Amino acid sequence: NSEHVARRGALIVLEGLDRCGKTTQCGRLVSFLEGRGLPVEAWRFPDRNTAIGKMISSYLMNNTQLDDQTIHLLFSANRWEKRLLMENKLRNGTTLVVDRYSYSGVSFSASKGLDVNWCKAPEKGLIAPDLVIYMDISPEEAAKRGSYGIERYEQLDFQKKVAHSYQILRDATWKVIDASLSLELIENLIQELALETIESCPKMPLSSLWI
Ligand code: 2DT
Repeated sequence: NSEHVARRGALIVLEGLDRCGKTTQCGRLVSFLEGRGLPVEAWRFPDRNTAIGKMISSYLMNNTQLDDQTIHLLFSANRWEKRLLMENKLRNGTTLVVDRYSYSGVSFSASKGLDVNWCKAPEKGLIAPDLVIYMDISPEEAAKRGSYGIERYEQLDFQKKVAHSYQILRDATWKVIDASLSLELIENLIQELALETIESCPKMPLSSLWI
């Protein structure tokens, strides 16, 4: 009886420039889905808790230097080391709300001048999201939201390049939300998209990114 087949969870990714509000919205979405009694977890990349994640964190805090290719592959490896757990959670019915994913991986590295296809290659075979929410904000607008932190990449000129690189990656799973709308309005839009996706995705098998 198909009614008794476990429904898989949805892989929902939020992307956008620094200060677009995605971390806040990830938190709100997870609370909302929990409130509905749905199994859900908040994830983020980089996951700074693993050994690889600690290397990434040190690089982001400017405590270590790595060449662009090396850090790119570490970010990718940080997703690969979580891939199996991610698949198991999704198959068991848990929806994952993920703050950044391969799109950040490619757009940040491509913004340093690395070839886009080279950047995409190590991401191939990771789990493809069912929904990517891109929170759209101009780099200038984002910069006005308060001074950037001290981490690498938190500079206007670089964010402009990232904004451009993100556009190359847009595909059918992307929904673009105007990140200058009110928190509540954005929250509602995201809730609607998430519920639709959770409802419809069990009909679709899990698929792989970029193959
Ligand atoms: P947070 O501030 O969101 O922790 O991000 N980044 C992120 C990459 O360059 N490649 C990646 O694959 C990912 C996931 C974006 C830390 C910074 O790391 C960048 C901002």
